[in-house]
Amino acid sequence: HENTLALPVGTTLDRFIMRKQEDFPYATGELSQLLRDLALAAKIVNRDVNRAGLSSIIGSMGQENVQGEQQQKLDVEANIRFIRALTNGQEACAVLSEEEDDIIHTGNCQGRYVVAIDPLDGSSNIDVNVSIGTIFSIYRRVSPAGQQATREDFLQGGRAQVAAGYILYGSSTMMVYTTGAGVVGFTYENSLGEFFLSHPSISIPRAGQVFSCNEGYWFDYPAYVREYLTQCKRDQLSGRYVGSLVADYHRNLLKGGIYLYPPTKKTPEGKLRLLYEGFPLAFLIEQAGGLAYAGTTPVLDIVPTDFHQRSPLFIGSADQVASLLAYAAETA
Ligand code: AHM
Ligand code: MG
Repeated sequence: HENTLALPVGTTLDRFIMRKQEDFPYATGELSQLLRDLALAAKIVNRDVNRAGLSSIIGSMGQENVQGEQQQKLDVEANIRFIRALTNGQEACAVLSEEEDDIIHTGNCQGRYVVAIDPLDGSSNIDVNVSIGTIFSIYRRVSPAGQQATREDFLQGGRAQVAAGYILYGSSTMMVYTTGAGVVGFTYENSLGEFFLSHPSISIPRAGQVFSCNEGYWFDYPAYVREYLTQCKRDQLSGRYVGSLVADYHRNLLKGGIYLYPPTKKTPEGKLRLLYEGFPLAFLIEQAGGLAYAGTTPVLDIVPTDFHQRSPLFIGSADQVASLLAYAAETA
């Protein structure tokens, strides 16, 4: 069996997944197929995202898409694309989406996996041509195959994830994921319609020069967060905040940095969602050598109780997150 570490930059995603399959804990090929299904939907969403500026013009003329459906808002469209790909792929028995309150049963009762997904995150950035992303989290179901998926399948907790990742629709489109053995990144080549291995082994620098948060909420942040951020400023770190979680996260993952969505007075649990934002990005960051905390608890240790529950998020370079935690401990 080919050593995947030796697979060269430029290997296609399909080939990489195929070769890597034998390293998976359950080497039946089902998880591989699931990742390919997600990549297929990502290509379609990438195309839709690239046309976004035009489709608002064309859409206003009441045009229909290839399926004969009226043009939808892009985040609704992305939701449809991913659910359709996962349904047709037949490996996922159910999907939990940011776009829908309840579990979506795909009808594939034999499918061994469930997927929690934020199909298109950063909605405020869609209309203004700024990077947006998709975030996904995969579990092996705990309910018996052959039956409908249950709540418990989605509430196993972050440490039970078998794979997680994101797609960034940026100046290039990238897919970055982990199956629990490091983090790999693929860059999309539009004209060929393929993802190519571009980042064979991603690890986050122990510390970076960036902090990312919405400083508009400064006066609502806990004192320890303000003290930590004040220290960042004394140290002349750069503030970088796109307002698209995937974009901010991706930059910090490659360059080093910390992303903060703290609890505020108005939103004591912050804004971000645990099951399809916090958990997958925390799994990835730990695989890349970084840390993810929700206040003073590791994100992956939170016991989830609700599909759409929120959680604060401090995530990024290990030294920077540790330094924030030290400020939290002082004020505790
Ligand atoms: P959305 O669900 O409206 O897309 O919001 C999610 C986004 C994240 O991508 C981003 O990190 C965060 O919301 C920004 O929130 P804020 O505008 O409060 O700083
Ligand atoms: Mg979101």
